[in-house]
Amino acid sequence: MKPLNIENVKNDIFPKFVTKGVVTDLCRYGNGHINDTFLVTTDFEGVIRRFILQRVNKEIFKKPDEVIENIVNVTDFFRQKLRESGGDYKRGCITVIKTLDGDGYYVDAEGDFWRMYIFIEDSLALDLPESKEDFYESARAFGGFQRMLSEFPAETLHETIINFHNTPVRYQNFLKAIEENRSGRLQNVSEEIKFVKDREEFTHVLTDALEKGDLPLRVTHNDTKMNNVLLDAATRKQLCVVDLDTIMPGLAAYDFGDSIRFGASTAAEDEKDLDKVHFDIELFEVYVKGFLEGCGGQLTANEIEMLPEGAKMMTLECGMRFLSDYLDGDTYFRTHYPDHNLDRCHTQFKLVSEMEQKWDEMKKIVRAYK
Ligand code: ADP
Ligand code: GN1
Ligand code: MG
Repeated sequence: MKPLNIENVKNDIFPKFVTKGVVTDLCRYGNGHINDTFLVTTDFEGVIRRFILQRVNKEIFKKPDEVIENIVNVTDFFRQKLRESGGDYKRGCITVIKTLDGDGYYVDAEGDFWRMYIFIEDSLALDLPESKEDFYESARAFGGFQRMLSEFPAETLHETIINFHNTPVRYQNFLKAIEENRSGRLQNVSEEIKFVKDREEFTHVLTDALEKGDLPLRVTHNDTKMNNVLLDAATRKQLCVVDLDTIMPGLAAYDFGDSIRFGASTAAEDEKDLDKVHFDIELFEVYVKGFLEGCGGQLTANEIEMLPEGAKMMTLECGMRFLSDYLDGDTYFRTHYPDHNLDRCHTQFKLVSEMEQKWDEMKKIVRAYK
């Protein structure tokens, strides 16, 4: 993607969206790895309003118009559900701001897609939970998100990234990255490659269960890391699920598992000191409780039984994706220094190893909730 100039974003992009007021500040925002996110502050006759303006990564989302169509449809449905249940439909759901032409996105001269949301004020997006309660709230948010969308017509959703959590396909892509070795870094990572190859058989467990009909397909978020849920800054209660780019039919285990790999760790996703990185089984239990409450009794006994597989699968898959990107030359995830993807891969593999050690305990915990 082309580098961006803040002045151009301010003068050429922001004015294409329907707003009143003068821009008083525009800066990069958040820690997402994929899109370019800006926080825009405006002043209209003394009233300050803020917006999230994003350039969608078109290398990754090949049909950004379909991404935005999904988001508009899902948020309209979700907002209606919030209204019906007496929820906070203004802050509990993201709101897309239309362009002057009445569209949900703007295409610039480079062919890049832009979209804008109302900034949800007085909220927090955390890179790690600061307490058990924070993590519990995020669990309730993602579980509730899945429950509220259970009646959404899944067949109307576009598949924005094909095979997004199909781990066997991810494994094939990983083998391709090894073969191509586009970055020339292959000799640095023989141990990491062995770590993945030793677990090839495991990569099939969830897709096999889906194929056999043991697990149902649901409407899932698919990117449930802690910084994709906003907590109310004052009460620290769950407020709003964001980053809706990958809403697609998927497994409950994906949403559960991706949260665990990110939030049930004692350190950041890119921590260099692996002695600080541990899988926290207490946080795992807190998340099980919150997620199942959020899902409101919808999960089948098989789905609950396979939540630990979801946690290990999403962690292994993500580590494998970071490793593949390292071998490809850092073309997918935003990186801030040369070995960033490798550091991220190491934390994920450390967590997988600890999950394997604590496997029986994980199973015991979920069985208590069946
Ligand atoms: P990416 O796909 O790059 O992760 P996100 O959609 O997650 O992009 O946005 C990046 C960050 O911006 C989020 O982690 C969150 O902190 C913040 N954010 C996104 N949308 C909103 C919103 N409507 N209100 C407040 N903060 C938001
Ligand atoms: C990306 O967009 P963001 O930063 O919330 C990625 C997820 C990974 C995550 C790893 C569309 O999420 O799949 O799990 O990084 N999103 C996409 O932190 O690939
Ligand atoms: Mg995000």
